[in-house]
Amino acid sequence: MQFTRAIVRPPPASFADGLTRMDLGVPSLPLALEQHAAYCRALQSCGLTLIALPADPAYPDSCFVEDTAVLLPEGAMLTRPGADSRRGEVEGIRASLANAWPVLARITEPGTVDGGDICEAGRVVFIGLSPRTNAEGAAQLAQWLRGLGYEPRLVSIHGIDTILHLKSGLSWLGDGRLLVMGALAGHPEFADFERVVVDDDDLYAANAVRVNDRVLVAAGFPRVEAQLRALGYSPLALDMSEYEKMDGALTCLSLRF
Ligand code: CIR
Repeated sequence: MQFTRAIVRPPPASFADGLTRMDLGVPSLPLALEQHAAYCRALQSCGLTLIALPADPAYPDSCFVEDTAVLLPEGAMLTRPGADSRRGEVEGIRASLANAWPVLARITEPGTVDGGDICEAGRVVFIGLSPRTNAEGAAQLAQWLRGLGYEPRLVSIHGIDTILHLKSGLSWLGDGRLLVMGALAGHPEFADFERVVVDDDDLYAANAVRVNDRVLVAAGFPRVEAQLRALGYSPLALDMSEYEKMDGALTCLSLRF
């Protein structure tokens, strides 16, 4: 929950060629860059120092840095993204992690893991089984997490086709609380957490980022902001329209540590 740094990478000129299941139109690069700059300023206003990597046009989805690694105070693991077109993004992140974590674990073939499927919630880490994170990748990650003293819990999102990754429908708010979509709220693995359930119409806002004293939320969801305020949080709303078109949300634009 307490972070001091974040890795970010702006969208490249090839951004519109990235993967998406959405039908929301072609993203505007200038607007995406503006929204990215606002996102970076928001992280800085929460006290984070940014490690800003240059845009990488070889990888249209490379601004979604979260999918390339799992970072914990005790260790870091490079992932092996589920989409072929994204595998090469991992090498580009390795060097920026090596300073903080001289030893980097990594998911190996045939395992696949996207960071967007991994939700740390204190000593529990939820691992989403999804079209991007397979059982072998989840097993490798779970073993590594157990070695670090964490409790991995598997949550399948197969069959919930409104979300790409587990964290598209789940966020850790701290304080024993999860922000969660209706379809996942009754999952037995969440039973010992307090659940703040977002309305189905507010699904996109189920992906939020607790950063120190603030919670970053997607702009345009006043009901979710009100739910958060009622619990004593201080939401900071950010316009994410161009990233939503590419199936991305707030958490995926940074690796926080
Ligand atoms: C993809 O489909 O891989 C990208 N267009 C979006 C990735 C979003 N990442 C995330 O939610 N962690």
